Amino acid sequence: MRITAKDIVMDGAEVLRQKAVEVELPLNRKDRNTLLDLITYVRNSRDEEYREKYNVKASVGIAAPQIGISKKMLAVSIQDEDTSIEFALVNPKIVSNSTQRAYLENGESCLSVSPDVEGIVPRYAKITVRAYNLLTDRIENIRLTGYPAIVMQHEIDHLYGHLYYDHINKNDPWAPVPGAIVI
Ligand code: K1U
Ligand code: NI
Repeated sequence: MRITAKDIVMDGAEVLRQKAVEVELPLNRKDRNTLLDLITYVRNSRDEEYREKYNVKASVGIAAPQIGISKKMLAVSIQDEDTSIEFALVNPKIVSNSTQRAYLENGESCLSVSPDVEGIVPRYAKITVRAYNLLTDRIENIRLTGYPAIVMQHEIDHLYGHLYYDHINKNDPWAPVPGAIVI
């Protein structure tokens, strides 16, 4: 299935607030195809012509609940000057994290939230995620810092029914977070 704008579930839908269920390994054909659809969406969404043709938004990640499937699967693909990483993960779990916090200077956005909610989204600066990665066909311990760590936490949040704006200080959305790394 080609994921397009009509498939993206928007804030207010119950599935975005549910805890997703663990996925049985080895992957069955349906789950494997869902995960391949997710990574294909993120890869293709980098291409401007593709975005116009299929009415999709640019993204660096997506999680299964965002297409209405409450299962622990997500895709991340970041290709820029500093970073080239891709993951198509099943049952990802943060197994360790720094006490150091970090956040994106300009806040975050989400395919499932419109308009954007503005403010600082504090996250862990470093994480280790354990998951099955379909792209390598292995269970991996993935160490991430900086922007990829932020994106991964945003996607894992989707698997637990959390949205980025849940982390924003309601009284003062842009209040600096003492000691945090600004990315
Ligand atoms: O999960 C999602 O809704 C996708 C979301 C992920 C994300 C955004 C910001 C911070 C952390 C995680 C997006 O990809 S929104 C689009 C976006 O951030 C972007 C798009 C193109 C180039 C660079 C970034
Ligand atoms: Ni999101």
